[in-house]
Amino acid sequence: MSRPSNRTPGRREFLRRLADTSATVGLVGFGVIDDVLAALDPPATAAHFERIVPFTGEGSPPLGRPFGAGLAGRQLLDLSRLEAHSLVTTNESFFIRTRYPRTLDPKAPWPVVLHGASTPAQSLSADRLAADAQPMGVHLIECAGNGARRRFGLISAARWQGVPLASLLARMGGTPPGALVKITGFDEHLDHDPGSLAGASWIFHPRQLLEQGAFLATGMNEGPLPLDHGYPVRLIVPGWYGCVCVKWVQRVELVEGAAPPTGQMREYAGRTHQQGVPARARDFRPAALDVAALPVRVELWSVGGKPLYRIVGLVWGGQRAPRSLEIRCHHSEPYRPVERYTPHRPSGWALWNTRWRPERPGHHRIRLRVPDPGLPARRLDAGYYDRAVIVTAV
Ligand SMILES: Nc1nc2c(c(=O)[nH]1)N[C@H]1C(S)=C(S)[C@@H](COP(=O)(O)O)O[C@H]1N2
Ligand SMILES: [Mo]
Repeated sequence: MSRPSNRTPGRREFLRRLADTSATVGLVGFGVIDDVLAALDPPATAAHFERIVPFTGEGSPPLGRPFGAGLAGRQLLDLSRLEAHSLVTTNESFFIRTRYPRTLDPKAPWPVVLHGASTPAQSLSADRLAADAQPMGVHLIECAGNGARRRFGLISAARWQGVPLASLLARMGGTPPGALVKITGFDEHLDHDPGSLAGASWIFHPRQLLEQGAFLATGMNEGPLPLDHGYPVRLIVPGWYGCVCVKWVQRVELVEGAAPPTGQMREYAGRTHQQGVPARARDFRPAALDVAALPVRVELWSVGGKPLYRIVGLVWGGQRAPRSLEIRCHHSEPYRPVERYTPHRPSGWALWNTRWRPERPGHHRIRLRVPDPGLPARRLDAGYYDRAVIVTAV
């Protein structure tokens, strides 16, 4: 297909500049320039990509490579590089919160103990689980401690393979009324973290596991789980925070309704929106993700000699996708609809983008809003996902 020649220099220039700034931004698709031009009123004949405007006031941790060890080991996803075709995060890029415990031997057999109410404890090998694994779809994980200090990089989405908890609970003889399900993973580390506690287990109402479609994952993006992501078996609870997604799972057991919360539940009570720390595990609210959205990159373009900004961002979480998304770039401005918004699939995410012509230079704090009544967005509304840029060209 031939394209109008007046657009080609813009595209070539865009790619050249991207190559220069490849540490900050990855390849943005060829469609972008046409996208920007087409969206202009009146239509412009040439657009030049100038630069990425960096977010200000955030931490500067390394992105896209592991750092730290054991319980303190992390890897952050570089959100600025996200595009429609990279919304399924590769195993190499998926964020890490706690690295593979050095005391484990990946070659050793890995039994998972299933302890039901009436049936004796059974042991199911990780190999057996992997042989029974089915495609479970794309689900994202967000760490409840994701934030500006980490450049919001503690979030990723993969296509998982695994065995539904529903079939494991059936195998355990079902769940008597009032019983809860405790899922425990290995969590002893030679390398400690001053900011967190060892011990990974969470207690669920069986109905929550069924409603969310929770599963024990043995595969990630068609390969085995990488060591750092829980090899050979981890829990995924679609739609809930990452702190419940226990890695290196060793036990699934029924516990009595009066059971106290685990150490992990206590540690994450605040970050999963509990009221204080409930005395009983059953009184914990679901650790569900509210709907959330944030900008991942602000691009500065020159169109007909005038600056034009394009804000690209993510939306995820919530019981359902919002009908629309609104943005404001300064607290004194009204919210206006995001121009290109497509709803995300439950427990997945989607990219949106919108043009922006700032009225004045200076500090601009960007916040999104979900106008749907009845769709809670607590972190979003509290300003947790705000990101700021300093505008020079207007
Ligand atoms: N055994 C174990 N499982 C764990 C953790 C841990 O420290 N130990 N961290 C949890 C937290 S807080 C998060 S956000 C997710 C992160 O999963 P990932 O490292 O595969 O991205 O794992 C969860 N499962
Ligand atoms: Mo987390």
